[in-house]
Amino acid sequence: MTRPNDPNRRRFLERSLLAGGALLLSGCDRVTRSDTMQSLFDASGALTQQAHRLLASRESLAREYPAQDIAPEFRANGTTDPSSDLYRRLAANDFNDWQLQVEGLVDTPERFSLAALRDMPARTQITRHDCVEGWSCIGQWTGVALGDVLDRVGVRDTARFVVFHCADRYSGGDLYYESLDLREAYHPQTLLAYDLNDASLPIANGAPLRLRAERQLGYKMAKYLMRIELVDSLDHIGRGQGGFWEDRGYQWWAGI
Ligand SMILES: Nc1nc2c(c(=O)[nH]1)N[C@H]1C(S)=C(S)[C@@H](COP(=O)(O)O)O[C@H]1N2
Ligand SMILES: [Mo]
Repeated sequence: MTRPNDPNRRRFLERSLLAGGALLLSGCDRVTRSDTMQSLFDASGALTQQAHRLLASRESLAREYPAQDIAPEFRANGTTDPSSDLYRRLAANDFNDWQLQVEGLVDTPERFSLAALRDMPARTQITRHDCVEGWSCIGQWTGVALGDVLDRVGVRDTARFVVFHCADRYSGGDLYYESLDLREAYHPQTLLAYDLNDASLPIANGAPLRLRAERQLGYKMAKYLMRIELVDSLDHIGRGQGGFWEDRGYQWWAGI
């Protein structure tokens, strides 16, 4: 039997990590549809996730940067201006009428206004955002720990995933959504962010609230959050793969 700290096994896992990483280097816009590639994605996803969890401790933190590294302008990608009537109405009134709905497998479903979220303990972190398209950008995010919001509503024992429902439709016309497991959701750097670089989140970057999951690739970080749903399975959400891009061939586990 090989143990996790066996050097041979560790080298194997490191190689697997690199292989998983290389597969990720296809662009956000280049969607792979072949079955072979799909199963490779699935297999490398599971392996990468296992490898990460053996090599990195449960609580390992994403690197944080000094203020001088903050990019003058944080690049925007994907949807940059949601077009739905509802979103436009909310934006026109500075998101004063916006509420985050938290529901599903929770004890007390609740709606949070932006003011209510700003009243909760805040965390600020300067991190690097990595998009699979091959660009990175360093920015400073301020928000409330997702774990604190989850504790407020009480997560039921049967819940396994947190699903983030967004306001925008992207190519294909589906609503953007994403999901995390509870371990990633309770990571101390997983935030519901309302400020970027000390100012309210711009619309291009996900106003009024977006997810930051700093150990994951950019596509996991859902913008324009409307609703958070606790579920025991991802099968019945979207097309069943756990996210808008996952439904189009990307890995659900996007750890970096
Ligand atoms: N709702 C929503 N969230 C989204 C996207 C999107 O199109 N819609 N694009 C994703 C991708 S691929 C990236 S790289 C980041 C981009 O975030 P930014 O616009 O702040 O750079 O948001 C992610 N979250
Ligand atoms: Mo991305």
